[in-house]
Amino acid sequence: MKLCRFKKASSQVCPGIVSDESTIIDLSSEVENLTSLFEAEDLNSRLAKLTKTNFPRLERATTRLMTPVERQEVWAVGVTYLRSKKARMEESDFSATAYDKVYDAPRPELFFKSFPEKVVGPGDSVGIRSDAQWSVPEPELTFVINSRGIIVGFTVGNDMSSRDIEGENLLYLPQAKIYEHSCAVGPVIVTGVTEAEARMWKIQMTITRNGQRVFEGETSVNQIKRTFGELVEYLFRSQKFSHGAVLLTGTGIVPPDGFTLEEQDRVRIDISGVGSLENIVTKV
Ligand code: DO4
Ligand code: MG
Repeated sequence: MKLCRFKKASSQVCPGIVSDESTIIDLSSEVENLTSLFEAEDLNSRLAKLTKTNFPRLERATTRLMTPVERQEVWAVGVTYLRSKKARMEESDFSATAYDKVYDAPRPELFFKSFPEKVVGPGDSVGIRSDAQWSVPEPELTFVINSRGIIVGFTVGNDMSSRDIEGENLLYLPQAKIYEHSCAVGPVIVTGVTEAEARMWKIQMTITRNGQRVFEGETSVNQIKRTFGELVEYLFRSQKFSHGAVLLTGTGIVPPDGFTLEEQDRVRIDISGVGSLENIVTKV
């Protein structure tokens, strides 16, 4: 099932189910928000009941899809794909050993990415820092996790990053990763999927400049080195998330070293089984 958060013509923001290409079921008369739904003991049967109830159905064209992140902190894991490890080791002599070690270490690299109110959704702009020379999008399968540490769904995330700042010194990682419009998530959350099923998905990214495709790349979710349970277990170690959490799971697609994003570039990320997230680049 595909869940979403959408804005009506009246500007009211509502939780919903994407029932087909052109229809959204408005759950707002029954469900306060997606976050409370994710706390249900048996989410799948709750959702099955909701789809059978006669809630208003809206033409998708009359609504605007928003990021589904409501109150969750957003975190990210790094260096979960071999491709990411190699790219980081090449970008920095200074930090190469750290990336090499973390790829094989029992403890993954986890970092804070965004407060929920700073996350951008589909059609919003994603940012490149005005003091960075080398900026890239990172297309990442993204977990939606409830307060009990259960993955309740999957969505699409973009961990926008400044590679020159990250490569200069590992201690600059928060500046390379956290700035205005550096995190896009959405639009839909797919529920009822097992890890084995999600591992069969492909992730694709296309970057278009002035109508021309300037980068295209693909990877498979199955290239993620660690199990999903392991990633969530480390995130929830010695830490509580009363509204749940959102976790970006690392990138396996890295544009070539000469490539940097420019203003007005269009970044489209597709995850088969989830959907696509598209944003336009702006300088911040
Ligand atoms: O420390 C580097 C961050 C790595 C990352 O964000 C990724 O692999 O996706
Ligand atoms: Mg990343």
